[in-house]
Amino acid sequence: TNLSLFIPNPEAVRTQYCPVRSPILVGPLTITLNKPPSLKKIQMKNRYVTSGGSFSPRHCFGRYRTAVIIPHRNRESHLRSLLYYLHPFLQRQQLHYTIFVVHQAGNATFNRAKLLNIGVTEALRYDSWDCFILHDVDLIPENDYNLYICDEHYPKHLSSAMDKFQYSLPYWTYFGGVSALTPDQFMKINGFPNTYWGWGGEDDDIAMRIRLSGMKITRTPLSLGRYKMIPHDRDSGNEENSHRHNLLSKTRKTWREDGMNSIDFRLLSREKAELYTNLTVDIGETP
Ligand code: UDH
Ligand code: NGS
Repeated sequence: TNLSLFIPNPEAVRTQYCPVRSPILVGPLTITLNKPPSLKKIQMKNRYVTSGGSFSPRHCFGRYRTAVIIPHRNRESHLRSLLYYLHPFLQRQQLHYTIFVVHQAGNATFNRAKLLNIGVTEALRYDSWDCFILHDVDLIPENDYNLYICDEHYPKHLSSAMDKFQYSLPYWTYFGGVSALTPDQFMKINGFPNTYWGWGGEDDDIAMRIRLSGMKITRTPLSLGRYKMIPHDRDSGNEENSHRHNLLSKTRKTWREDGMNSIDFRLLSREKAELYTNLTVDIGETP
């Protein structure tokens, strides 16, 4: 065929599924974390992202439907850095996706796992999803071969090589940072615990739920699961949870009652921002 006669379709009509492997991935990425870009700049660079932070590939039907869920409070500059890198990353992966930010209202102690449960609950009210990506706001992926899609059998840990752990796992069962579960896998473990207020342990509880429900953890290989963490100090309102070891010693008994089947919260607002869907929630406080 004579390529000089090729006229690209200006209407971006979709007639086929996107390929199983995206042809536009680039591999290792250079992440520079100096000044977080403005939301305006991020919007201008991502003109095909639609209101609420959604995207569908323009020239093919996206094969994978991914909801990215970010627990958040008082980390606006981290959020901007993440969105700046994550939107192009997800578009190169040719995913049909939406980014949800679950914002904890008020000053009570932070509860990461409960916010993630709420993100899943609300994301399912919008649309159907093949995969939930549970994503800390301060972790930037460094390789776009680290696909934001789920494993069909097991929950997947994506942040297997974080810079702060010298690009390896801190311990064998570590499940913190960024993970990927299908709706079925998520419901099979009754979601995440709602009872971990403050820093630490909730990710170990999730790892234990996975094992207790008869599954295993799969991981992105260390060569691809590389992340840069945006340096930060401990947040106020997220102090070390002194009950975490005690809670973890009871997970075996509690996981069936504490999770998606016991979640209790008040949705204060649901707002489609340009680059993400913002869910602001009142999740109560430590009993
Ligand atoms: N998060 C917020 N706001 C908070 C607390 C946590 O948005 O006030 C979210 C955010 O998505 C974050 C995630 O919860 O990425 C996990 O919390 P974290 O980043 O505090 O946990 P991490 O283990 O850091 O990364 C703990 C503090 C380490 C201090 C080290 C000082 N050098
Ligand atoms: C473990 C915590 C995890 C935490 C991990 C890494 O000790 O929640 O350290 O922490 N588990 C318990 O406290 C029971 S980090 O180095 O990122 O601060 O994710």
